[in-house]
Amino acid sequence: MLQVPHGGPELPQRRNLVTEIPGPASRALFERRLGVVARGVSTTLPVFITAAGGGVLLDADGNSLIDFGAGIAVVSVGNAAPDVVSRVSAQVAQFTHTCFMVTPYEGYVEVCEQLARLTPGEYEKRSALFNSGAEAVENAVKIARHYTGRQAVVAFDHAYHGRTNLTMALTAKNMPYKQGFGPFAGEIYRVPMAYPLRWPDGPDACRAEALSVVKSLIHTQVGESNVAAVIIEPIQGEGGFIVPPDGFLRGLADFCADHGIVFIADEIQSGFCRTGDWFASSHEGVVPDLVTTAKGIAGGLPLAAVTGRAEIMDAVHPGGLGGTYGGNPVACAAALGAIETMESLDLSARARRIGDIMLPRLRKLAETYPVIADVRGRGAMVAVELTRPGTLEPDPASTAAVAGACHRAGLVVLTCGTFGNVLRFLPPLVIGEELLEEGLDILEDAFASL
Ligand code: PLZ
Repeated sequence: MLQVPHGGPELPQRRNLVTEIPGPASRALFERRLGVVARGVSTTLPVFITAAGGGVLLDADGNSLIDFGAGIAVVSVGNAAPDVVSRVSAQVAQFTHTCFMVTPYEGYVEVCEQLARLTPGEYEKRSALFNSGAEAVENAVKIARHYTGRQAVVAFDHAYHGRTNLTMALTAKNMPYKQGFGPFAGEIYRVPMAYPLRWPDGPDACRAEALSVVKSLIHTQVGESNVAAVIIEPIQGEGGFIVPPDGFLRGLADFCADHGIVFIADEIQSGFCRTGDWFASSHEGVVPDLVTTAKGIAGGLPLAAVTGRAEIMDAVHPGGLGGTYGGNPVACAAALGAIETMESLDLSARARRIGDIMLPRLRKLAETYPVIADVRGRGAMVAVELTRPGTLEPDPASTAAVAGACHRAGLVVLTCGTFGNVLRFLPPLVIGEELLEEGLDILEDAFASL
């Protein structure tokens, strides 16, 4: 075993490269991996991590990298966050699993109490806990169908909701998520997303038209009375950090309410302080009927939830929802530690501050490099979209080149977007401002090297 420093916020908060990226130890591990790990499970940056905390990842070669990915928006409270570590350690020594459906425990109830308190809406709520985001989405659809007695589900262009069979059907993008994995679940209908940059006549037309286009498609092609649920990410994640114009989500929620359709906000990526509020829906005061959460909820342990109106959630018969591990006691302990951290450090305010630092710098970058067609996002969920200058033609090659240059310089950035032409930035919310600025310097150099 390698002797490595402990992770958590004590890990020195600086970038430090001692080998090329990836270094020899990581390359050797990658070789081992090739012989045993299925190649379908891909890798963004093949450095093997030995410790992490704050805004830093330490690799097997002793390199310290700056983290602008947070494990895809998961470790918002930082890796090995002290409140998470202490609660998890205590729980794991006490008991690790009983199955909540067999003999329950308090942690599960406590997480549901926190979800009732923190999610949008003042109404009476219930939650059910699961293991992954996809599983939460599957269950939200099951619940909405059961409650309404209807089958159709409306999802959006550029949506991402997971990789299980039902959620593949909800996810828009074929490669890599769906290619060769059909047949997909039925009764899923897709409507255009209010995507300001790519709306046919531009952002103003998007603001003016998107909602009525969606409503009209639902009316003519599905029929409101057949629709169990409309599901949307308040800010789309994998699809490209697409922020709909103000009014779109609210109008959609009102339309659902008018027609007895369950409005599901998939806050798996945007939730838990990421966008500068507990949930991105709250930006416009939108109150969903059901909210799906995962990722940031538990500081890195696998936990997910469906939370919503009691009458909808409780429509399902006893035994209709569950799973062996859903709401595992260790994951629940982690969630309670993560929520405690979000409150004690006011991580929503931190997310807003991160956005206030990043967005102006990215906008300045866009003035210098016309390959940047759009700068968007909210709080600590921000992105730039790259196109051939002066056009809307996606430029995934430049996107990959910039990401690669960042990686080689020790900055972990992720890409996304239906066309693979979006660089997204999702730092842990506890990242120090010096590291944040240094990461942006590296990004600037990466654009300069294009
Ligand atoms: N809904 C909005 O962002 C997961 C996917 C990574 P799971 N996003 C990261 C990948 O390539 O698999 C996500 C999401 C939204 C649902 C999910 C699914 O969450 O925990 O990955 O199942």
